Amino acid sequence: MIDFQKVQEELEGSIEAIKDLSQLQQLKAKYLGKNGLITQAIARIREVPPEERKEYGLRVNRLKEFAEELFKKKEEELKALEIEKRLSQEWIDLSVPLETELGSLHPITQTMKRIRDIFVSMGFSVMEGPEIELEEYNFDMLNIPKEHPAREMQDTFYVNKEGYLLRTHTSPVQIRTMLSQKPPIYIMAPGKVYRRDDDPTHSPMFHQVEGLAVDRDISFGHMKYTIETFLKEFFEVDVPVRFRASYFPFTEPSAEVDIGCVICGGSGCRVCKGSGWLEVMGCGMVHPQVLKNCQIDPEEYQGFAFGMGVERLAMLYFGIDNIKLFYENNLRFLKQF
Ligand code: 2NL
Repeated sequence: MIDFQKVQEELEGSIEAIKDLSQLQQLKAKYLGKNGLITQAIARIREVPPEERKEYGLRVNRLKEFAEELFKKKEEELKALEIEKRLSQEWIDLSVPLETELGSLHPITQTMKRIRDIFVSMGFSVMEGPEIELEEYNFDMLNIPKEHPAREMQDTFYVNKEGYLLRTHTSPVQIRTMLSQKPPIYIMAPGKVYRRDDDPTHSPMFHQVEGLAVDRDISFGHMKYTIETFLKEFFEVDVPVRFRASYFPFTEPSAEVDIGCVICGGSGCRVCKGSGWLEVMGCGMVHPQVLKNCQIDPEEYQGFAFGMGVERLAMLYFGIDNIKLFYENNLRFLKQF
């Protein structure tokens, strides 16, 4: 038969010596496991003579409850100790000064954001589209004829899937918008564009912002006012602005926009090649054929559109003479912005 008193004292003694949870688990198995001392004592209740059975049952159950309570208490104690130990080992010294330097937005990102914010303040929304475009949206829909030189392999990057190319301007974003939305439309399309150009003022990838307004009774005057307001806000001075007649297949009439040279103030320098003027963007009234291509009736709606190179505007605004500086990620250059 089992000596209840002895088992209890033995258990109390062994639990005292336990140092961690895995040792405790082992000890628990010895007493309360499937073949544990107490478990077996309970199973042997049937072998106890009937007159002693009640007393035996009472005591064996009391022992079991005592053991379970003891293990539970010890487990809580060990867990608390473990947490305390971890808290004392894993700590962070919040008084150590941080040696990190703050970064800043890239000058092109800053310039894109400034351009965008000005047009958003005038009520334009921002739209984006894919950089790998359909030739149809990049050229055909914009009234650019099949034999136009801009389509030549030496000017455009074609991808090895028939009918696709790297967009040469963000105009296809506006085509997509006109195809999916009804006028009034007032949007800007900022993003990366690709052309096979590479010299101090041209990069094969550059950033463009285009704008488009389509509504009833839109005139050249609306466009002129919008662009003049934009340029004065962008350059933060009351710059002289002039519109020079030009040609684009997707606008009629078309114009190139010049500002008085921000480098020499109009007296003539190397940057404006002595003319006193700098070309900063192109614009025009959306060609009726382009509206028709997008299921918009040119008798009911008119539009104006414009496009500008972000690098060119950033170079003029910051006074930078080489476009490549924007792509080298030289920290001595970037830290100046
Ligand atoms: C430039 C000239 C321009 C447009 C872009 C445009 C877009 C649609 C319809 C008509 Cl969907 N026009 N865009 C119009 C005139 C000029 O960009 O020198 N960009 C750097």
